[in-house]
Amino acid sequence: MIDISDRVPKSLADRIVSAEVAAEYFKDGMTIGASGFTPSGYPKAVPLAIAERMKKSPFKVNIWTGASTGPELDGTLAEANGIKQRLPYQTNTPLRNQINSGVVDYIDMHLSEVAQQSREGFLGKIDVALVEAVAITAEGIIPSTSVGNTPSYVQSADVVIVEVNTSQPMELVGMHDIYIPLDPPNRLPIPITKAGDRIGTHFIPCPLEKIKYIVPCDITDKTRALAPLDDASRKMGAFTVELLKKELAAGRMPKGLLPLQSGVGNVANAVIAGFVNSDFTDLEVYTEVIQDGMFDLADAGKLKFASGTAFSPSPEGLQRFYKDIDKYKKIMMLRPQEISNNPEVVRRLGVIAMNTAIEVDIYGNVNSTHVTGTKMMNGIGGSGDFARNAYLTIFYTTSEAKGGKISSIVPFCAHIDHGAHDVDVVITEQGVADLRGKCPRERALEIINNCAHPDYRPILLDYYNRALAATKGAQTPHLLDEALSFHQRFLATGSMQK
Ligand code: 0RQ
Repeated sequence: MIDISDRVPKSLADRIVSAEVAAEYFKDGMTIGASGFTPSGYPKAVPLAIAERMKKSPFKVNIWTGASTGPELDGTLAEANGIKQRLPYQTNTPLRNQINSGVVDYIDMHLSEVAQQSREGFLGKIDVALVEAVAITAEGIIPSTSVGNTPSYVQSADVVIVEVNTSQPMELVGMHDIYIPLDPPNRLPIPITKAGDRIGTHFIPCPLEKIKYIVPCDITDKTRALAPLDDASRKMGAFTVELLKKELAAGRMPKGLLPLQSGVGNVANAVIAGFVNSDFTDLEVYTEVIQDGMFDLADAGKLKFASGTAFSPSPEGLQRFYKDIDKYKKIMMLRPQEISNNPEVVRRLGVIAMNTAIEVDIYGNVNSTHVTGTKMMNGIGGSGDFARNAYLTIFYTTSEAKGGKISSIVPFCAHIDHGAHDVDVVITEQGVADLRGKCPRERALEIINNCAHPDYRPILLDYYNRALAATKGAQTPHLLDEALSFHQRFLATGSMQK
């Protein structure tokens, strides 16, 4: 067995068991509150062993996490047909297929709200907290590459099973800041006024008697590779830098800007890469995921501090982080997602929120989740936590999808996650639509003319002009029967253009 004796108090030595023994504890219908946020810091050995049991004798569990996780948890359990309910976010293909065929009950939630709802019992009861740790101390659990909802799941569960993962370096100790707010009516102001403020403990408090089993593990985080920067992403990054330079010139931002938040994925990473090559210095990041671009900013000497809830770099980025943890530790910190995404803090700091959309409509409503209105892609994730509360909210999308068969600028989103009231700026590779201070009729022309692909501009303008005439210049001109015809046309013929 993997030696974890230097990572666990001697008094707990008799609770160290194999993943197979720990997996025996799980029964049909149980709710597991698991660690993990993106493919970082999630339990691995025990879910693999649970899936083996499910294959021999089928049963299902409910899985609550921080956000998406890696293949050993979401993928393996979905393939073993073992997930009944899943919340609050996922990105796994087998699981997505089961969600969209009605096999899994998926509850897609604002990530900042999950911890409180789980503590208050709105979601039901957690039977077991299953968490990955770097180590266990007399005071509690030291998380690894993510914090997510783990502190609240550990607090709410009667039984805690810990995977101590030796692939996670001990140098991670001290990078976490664990603060669990009191619930209303006893909530106090969260005392963060700068991204780097430390307000909690470096461990998750956990009475040791709650820990039933400790499982040694050395399976690594399966972080996702990044695609090389493409032309469209580079353009969106450059547009962002230009926009923020104008904000600076207008006196609406300090020299080091306001704290940045960026979503995950290639566009988000390209946007951050745009900052690496810009003149901006002393940048602060108050976000959920710390990814490769932020290590680039740190290495370029442009990063003052980055606060998140997970490290989510590419496989190469993870190695780069592990190699120089002591350097990054001085300017990076992980918090519970209830704090990293907290509306109170996001509004106080004046965050610049930069997230990616599936589609945007001509009035500025955003669909982040549902392809053609019915099929779940990933989930709203943290985008709503930031978009509603930020100082400046930007949404990105390429102007077309599926090789030009779909316009990402549509008359009416087939599903709306972020209402136009929450969207300040839309950026595509075509340009920037600044919606601030504009009424819906002005927004429509700004978005069609600046952001739509030239192939789709004429039909969008035609729709808008006919809607304007038919409604006699109404506040938000629409031909409601026709509004979703773009999506119907695609579903019927395979292209929005036909
Ligand atoms: O589908 O994989 O089948 O080809 O959507 O699109 O272009 O690869 O972009 O990886 O950046 O994801 C909105 C999904 C974008 C993501 C979304 C199809 C496209 C492809 C992915 P295929 P791309 P990205 C922080 C904040 C919500 C959560 C969030 C997301 C697939 O950014 O999940 O913001 N956001 N969290 O073909 C039909 C369109 C389409 C379309 C793209 N207009 N119509 N399909 N696609 N546009 C993260 C966390 O909270 C953890």
